[in-house]
Amino acid sequence: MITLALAGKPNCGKSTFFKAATLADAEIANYPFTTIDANHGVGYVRAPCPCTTLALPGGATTCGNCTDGERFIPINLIDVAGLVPEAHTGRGLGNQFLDRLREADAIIHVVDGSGATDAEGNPVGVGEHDPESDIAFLPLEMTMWVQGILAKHWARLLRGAQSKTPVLHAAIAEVLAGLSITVEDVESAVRETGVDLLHADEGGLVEFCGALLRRSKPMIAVANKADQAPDALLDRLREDGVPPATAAGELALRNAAKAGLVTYLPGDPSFAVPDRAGLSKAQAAGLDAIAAVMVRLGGTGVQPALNRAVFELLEQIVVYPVEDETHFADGRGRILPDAFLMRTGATPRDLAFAVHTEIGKSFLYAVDARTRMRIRDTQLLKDGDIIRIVSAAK
Ligand SMILES: Nc1nc2c(ncn2[C@@H]2O[C@H](COP(=O)(O)OP(=O)(O)O)[C@@H](O)[C@H]2O)c(=O)[nH]1
Ligand SMILES: [Mg+2]
Repeated sequence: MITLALAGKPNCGKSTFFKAATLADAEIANYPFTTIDANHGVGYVRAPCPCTTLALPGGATTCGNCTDGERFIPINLIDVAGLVPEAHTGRGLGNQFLDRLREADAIIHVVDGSGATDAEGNPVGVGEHDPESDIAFLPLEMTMWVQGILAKHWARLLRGAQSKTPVLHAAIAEVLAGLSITVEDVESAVRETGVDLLHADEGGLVEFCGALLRRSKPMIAVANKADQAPDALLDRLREDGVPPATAAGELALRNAAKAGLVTYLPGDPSFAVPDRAGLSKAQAAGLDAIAAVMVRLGGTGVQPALNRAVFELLEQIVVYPVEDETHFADGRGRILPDAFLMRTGATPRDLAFAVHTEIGKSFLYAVDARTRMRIRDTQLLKDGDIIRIVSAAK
C-alpha cells in the first residue's frame, strides 16, 4: 500500500491533518484498521467510481462499494513528529524523525500558511512569520541528512570503486537502500545534476543528494491554517504552488458527519446541514464559520492534498480487478469489489501480482471488462480500467 508521511516543523498542524485524514465514516471506510497506532493510520484517496458509467446487472445504479459514485481507496499515513531547522545535525529529535521518513513513498509538507508559528514552531501572531521561508527548509534538512550518511561512508566508497563510476553508483545505492533508493535513482540524479561523483566536492554531493531525494521522496507542500491566514498571503503561496488547507476545518467536518450533523464527503467543496434546527448555537456558529472558509478556499484542501500526492507525485492510477467481466463482479457477485492503486505504466501482469503473487506467477492473459477483449500482457493499464485476470492458478 502507498505510504504518505506528514512532515513539517512543530505546531504546523500535522497531527490535526493526520487525525482528520484518518477519521473516516463507516460509509466511506469499510477498512478495518483506520488507526494503527498514534502515528500510523489509514487515510484515503478519492476517485470517481466507474460503476456510474456501466450498465450494471439488475439495473443497479451504483456498485455498493462507493459513496454516491465516489470511491475511497486506502493508503497509509504517517504523522512524523516535528522537525526543527538544523535537525540533521542532531538538533531536536532530528535523526529519529528523519528515520521515520524512510517508510514514506512521498511526503506532504505541512506548512503553517497563516504565519502564526516561527521557524522553530513557537506560536507567534498571525502573519508574523513568513511561511515562504519554511517551504525550503524540509527538503534542505533531508538533503543534508542524506549527504551526512554518504559523507560517513565516502572514503570507503571511493576506495572500493577504484575510479569506476558504475561501481560507485551501485555502492551508493547499497548504502541508501534503506531509503529505497536504487541504482536507477542514483544514475538519474547524476544525469540531472551533471555531478561527477568520483571527483565531487561537498557542494556537488549536496546537489546530487537533493536530486536523489526529489526523485525517491517526492514532496508537496500545503499551506495549513488557511482559515486564519490573510488572503494576500494565501495568494502568494498559491503562486508558488502551495495550495491552502484547513486541517482543523476538515477534522470538525468529519466529526460532524460522523455524528450525523452534516452530510459531507471528504473532498467536497461544501457540506449540507439536514437539520439546522437540531444544532446547538455553538454548533451552528462553528459550521457557519467553516462554510465561509470553504467558500474562500474552495473546500478544506485536505483531500486534494492526499489526491495530489498519490495521483500526481506518485503517478498512480486506479484499476479494478474482477473475476466475472460480464457482471463486473467477483466470484460472489460483488460488483467492483476492489480498487487497486498501480503505478502509471503498470501492465495486466503487474496487476495480477498485486492481486496475489501466485496469480501473478501463473498469469495467462487479461480481459478488458468494458470491451470484453483480451488485452496483451505488454499493454499498459489505464486509469479506471476494469480487468479480469486469467491465470492458471487454482
Ligand atoms: N486555525 C487553525 N489551527 C489549526 C489548524 N490545524 C491545526 N491547528 C492548530 O495548531 C496547533 C498545532 O496543531 P498540531 O496538529 O498539534 O500540530 P503538529 O505539532 O504539527 O502536530 C493546535 O492548536 C491546532 O488546533 C487549522 O487548520 N487551522
Ligand atoms: Mg503532532
